[in-house]
Amino acid sequence: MRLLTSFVLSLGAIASAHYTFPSLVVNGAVTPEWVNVRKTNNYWSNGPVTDVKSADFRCYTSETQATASTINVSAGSQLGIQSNGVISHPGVVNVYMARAPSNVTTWDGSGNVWFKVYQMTAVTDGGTSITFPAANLPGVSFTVPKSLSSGQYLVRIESIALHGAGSAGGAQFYISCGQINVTGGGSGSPKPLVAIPGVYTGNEPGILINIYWPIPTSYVQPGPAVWSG
Ligand SMILES: *[C@@H]1O[C@H](CO)[C@@H](O)[C@H](O)[C@H]1NC(C)=O
Ligand SMILES: *[C@@H]1O[C@H](CO)[C@@H](O)[C@H](O)[C@H]1NC(C)=O
Ligand SMILES: *[C@@H]1O[C@H](CO)[C@@H](O)[C@H](O)[C@H]1NC(C)=O
Ligand SMILES: [Cu+2]
Repeated sequence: MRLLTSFVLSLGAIASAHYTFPSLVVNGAVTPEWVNVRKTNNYWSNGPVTDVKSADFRCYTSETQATASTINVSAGSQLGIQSNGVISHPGVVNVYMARAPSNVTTWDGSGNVWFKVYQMTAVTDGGTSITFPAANLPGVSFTVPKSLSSGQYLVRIESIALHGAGSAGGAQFYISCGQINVTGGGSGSPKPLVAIPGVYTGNEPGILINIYWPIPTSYVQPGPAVWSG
């Protein structure tokens, strides 16, 4: 009985530990939920995407078909992406951006168009411990590259929860896409460019990994290098 109770309790803890990323932080102000971020399928369940090859791996909007309002962000300024709670699972974060050919509101983000602008990886020390600096943060913040060209972009956060990542398909991806209009930018050429989905197979050492035992001696962040302008 006690075993069953603690099993049910821990299931509850796992479910309530899910999260979404419904807000941006622009000029220090948190935007209202799902205004500048496309409302994701999981806005009510907080559940993750686990299929890295699915269409939902891009912006997770197959059911909502959501678009958003585009918010101005100065190149070189800090842009935050905030969850509806905290990043409650152990794991890592990537942020990708993609430039829309014209109006981002009506753009789906397809093609080899995504570049990585930020990552928060795991910290290892050769096998004694592995820690996850992103865990328990409300969100992340990064500098929009000063040399990024002005224009409209999708900004996609991917928080990769690794507590169940020891078996194939066990990593959980918490994803959302914001819409920003970069102003005062430069003439940089972001690279490398990747397609999402397409960027991962799911077998990467940073996605298919048992973080508990044996303790990993190192950690390889999934995806391309960060472009910072
Ligand atoms: C973005 O900035 C442009 C130029 O300053 C301005 O015309 C536009 O109203 C701004 N958009 C929003 C949503 O504030
Ligand atoms: C972009 O498209 C949306 C939806 O059609 C529209 O409401 C918005 O005014 C357009 N914005 C610009 C800058 O053309
Ligand atoms: C984007 O910013 C430019 C100024 O750099 C402005 O002219 C344009 O109207 C803005 N577009 C949107 C969608 O806010
Ligand atoms: Cu969860």
